[in-house]
Amino acid sequence: NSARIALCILSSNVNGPVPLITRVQYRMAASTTTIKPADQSFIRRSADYGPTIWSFDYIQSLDSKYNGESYARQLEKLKEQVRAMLQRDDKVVDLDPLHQLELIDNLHRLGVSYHFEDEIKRTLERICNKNTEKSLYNVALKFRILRQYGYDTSGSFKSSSHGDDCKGMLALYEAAYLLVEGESNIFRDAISFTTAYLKEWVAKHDNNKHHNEYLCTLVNHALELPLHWRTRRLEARWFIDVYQSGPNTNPILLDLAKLDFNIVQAVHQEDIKYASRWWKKTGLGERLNFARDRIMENFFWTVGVIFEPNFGYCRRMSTMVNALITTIDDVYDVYGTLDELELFTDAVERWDATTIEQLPDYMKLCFHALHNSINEMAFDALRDQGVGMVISYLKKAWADICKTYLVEAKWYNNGYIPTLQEYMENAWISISAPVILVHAYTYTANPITKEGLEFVKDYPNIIRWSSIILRLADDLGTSSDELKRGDVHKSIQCYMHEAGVSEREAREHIHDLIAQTWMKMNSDRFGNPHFVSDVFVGIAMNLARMSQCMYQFGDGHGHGVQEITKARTVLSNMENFHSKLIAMNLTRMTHCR
Ligand code: LA6
Ligand code: MN
Ligand code: MN
Ligand code: MN
Ligand code: MN
Repeated sequence: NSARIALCILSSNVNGPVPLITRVQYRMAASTTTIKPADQSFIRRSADYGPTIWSFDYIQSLDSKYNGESYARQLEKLKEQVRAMLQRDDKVVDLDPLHQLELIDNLHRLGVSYHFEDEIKRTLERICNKNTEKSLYNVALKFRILRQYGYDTSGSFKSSSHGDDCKGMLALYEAAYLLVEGESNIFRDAISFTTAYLKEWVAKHDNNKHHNEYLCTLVNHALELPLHWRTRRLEARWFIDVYQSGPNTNPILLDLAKLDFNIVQAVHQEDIKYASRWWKKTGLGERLNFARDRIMENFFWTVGVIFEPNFGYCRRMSTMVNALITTIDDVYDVYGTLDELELFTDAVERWDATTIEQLPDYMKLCFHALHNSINEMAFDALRDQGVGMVISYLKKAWADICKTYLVEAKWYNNGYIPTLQEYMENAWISISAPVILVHAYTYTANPITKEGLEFVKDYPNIIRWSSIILRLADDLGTSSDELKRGDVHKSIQCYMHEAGVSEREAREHIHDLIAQTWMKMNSDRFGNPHFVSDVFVGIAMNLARMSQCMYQFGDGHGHGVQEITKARTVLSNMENFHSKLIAMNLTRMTHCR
């Protein structure tokens, strides 16, 4: 906490005030020509987004020794030992399945289960029908793990007379988040019952910390956000520390988790370095003074969405897509005039660089950055997989989002307040998850197929639920600022207007909608056509998780302070990671931006 406060203090002047209204000067860059608009007196808006705190030189200086061969060899040895642990239990016929479930859960939380997918599946296959001891803890843990891995299991949770069973109640709380649509009554009961119990429990046991510290830590963390909604990489980094200080640490698991985290981080560092070079080359961050210059934040999303080391291409390309979205969103929300926005939307629909001559220079820059970057990604697919039709799907997704941006710009211009439903029909696309996910399909599918492209093109449920959660979470985090700045009414305000409720009630309603949408996602993550991979479904779910992380304390994407800590958690080396160093580095960065 003190680290957080230190960060707040240190960065308080980073996002210092910028005048809300700036006279239009079309200032593209201090040294280049000033382009004059026809009407000199026209007023354009600006947002009070501060400059980036992540300098190009700092990002390029990220470096790690964990790239080396010797670490890869060490990792293989540790993986062998864990494999043996998973399989050893195979031979002991009557071993309590609980032990294996806890092992699998720890591997998952420590961020290393992706190395053992086959072994885990085999283990679960064996124990799914075995009778377990009927304690609440056992039943709930088994239910959660089986559902996590796609088993259609049911459990009966009785919310009565559990005495002093905090561990069981915590397990039940976490398990409830795996329930699906149609089980929402059980969900409501289980959550309200366990939440009340757990809150009371920590209040009672916080004084007596030395006895219950481990459990208190887990409970507080779970109450903040359940495991199923959490971003895997951050959870891993957090849990490594907790596990290390916990009661039953297995040193092999701990060593593996630490080493793997550091090796994966070295891969992530190369990804952000690549993306930041691209971003610099576009010139968007330097030349568009009204737009967010947020390459690190854009990258951080992709780590939440897919962290595994072999998906570097997906992270790099997705970072570029995110940066383009963020920039173009600011064009529509903040800077562009309605006439310009119509022309820009039209140019994107045609996907034709020769039609943009009438556009102002700032828009030409945006359009060409978009056009070049996306065309190149489509070219990669052609070169690597011989698939030539990708571009028409990508450009369709961009046309879709721009059209929804335009609708919002018109609503704002006319002072129109839609109903929540009318707003959402547009806003689940304008939040950009569909565009992100269609692109992600092409970065991860092998082979990319016509039927796969057709499937994602129409934004199936798995994309829709992810988008709705992202939109609602974004509105919870950003709409207060947006309203002040002048922007279309967002879900909270639409609902307040429509239902005549207070902001607090509207926010509660939105939180409720998020939970309901998660249950739909839990239903629709399974049973998709065979050409939709688990990787893709995972990306869609992780995007929803990442939004809940990014907007947990406000607008983490636009001007996060806590999120700086979060991004650093992922990018700073394990043994270097302590608050003092973070604070020092941050000071350094604020001075050399
Ligand atoms: C959020 O900004 C934003 F820019 C996004 C594009 C959200 C998700 C971004 C990723 C994954 P804002 P708006 C890069 O709150 O205008 O301005 O739709 O989005 O509410
Ligand atoms: Mn800028
Ligand atoms: Mn916006
Ligand atoms: Mn917008
Ligand atoms: Mn927003």
